[in-house]
Amino acid sequence: MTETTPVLYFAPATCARVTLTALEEIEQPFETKLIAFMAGEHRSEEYLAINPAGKVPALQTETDVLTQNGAILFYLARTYPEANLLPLSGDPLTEASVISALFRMSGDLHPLVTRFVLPGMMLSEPTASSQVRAKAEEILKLQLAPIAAQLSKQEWFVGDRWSILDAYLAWIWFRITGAGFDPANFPEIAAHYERASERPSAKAALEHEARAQEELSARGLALVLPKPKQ
Ligand SMILES: N[C@@H](CCC(=O)N[C@@H](CS)C(=O)NCC(=O)O)C(=O)O
Repeated sequence: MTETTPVLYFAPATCARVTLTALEEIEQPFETKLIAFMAGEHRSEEYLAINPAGKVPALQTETDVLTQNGAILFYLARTYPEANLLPLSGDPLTEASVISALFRMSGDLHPLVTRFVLPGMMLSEPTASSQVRAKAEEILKLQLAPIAAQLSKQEWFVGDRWSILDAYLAWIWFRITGAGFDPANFPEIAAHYERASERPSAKAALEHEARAQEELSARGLALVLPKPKQ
């Protein structure tokens, strides 16, 4: 690897999976650095110097560190247009709608995922965690309904062609169904998850995560990864 090889800071099963999938899709060399949450590495001085928010993903590029999935995905899509990660046409309105979709994933859906999967994270007293989870579930259902309707008419999030937004949606589905969200009301999204998981880049990202899990196990820090409900 050269000095300019991008480095992805990531952890298995997190939203960094979306960036990992994008890097696999691009088929250019990259390195990864595993951030062990169980060891508090995301709060270490060293990592906070990379991402002061203490979150993954972060991508060290040739010149800078980029944080926020949406921004990293946009950067990768622009830098490697041949990978067709996002339908970027150059037209401001069309591109803004792609950014809107990225915000929808990271700003609308992801916080609901966190509240549904880890409701206790939002509270100092765990007593209300079931209420936080129930409310998150209710809003998730509202937010997923139009996506399910869209997927009843088209194969992918944006029409007839896969984009990295499909990997984003698949990660969201993986997280919530792995934490007990009932898939029965959303067969279109469940079927989309199956399609998205067949993508070679998605499989490669999971293999990458499996290696990271082995590394964590060897350090006694393995997480039990959720399995999506069928
Ligand atoms: N808005 C950020 C959210 C990133 C984020 O919340 N990542 C989670 C993993 S899925 C994380 O690192 N959480 C650690 C923490 O918040 O302490 C993005 O889209 O990249």
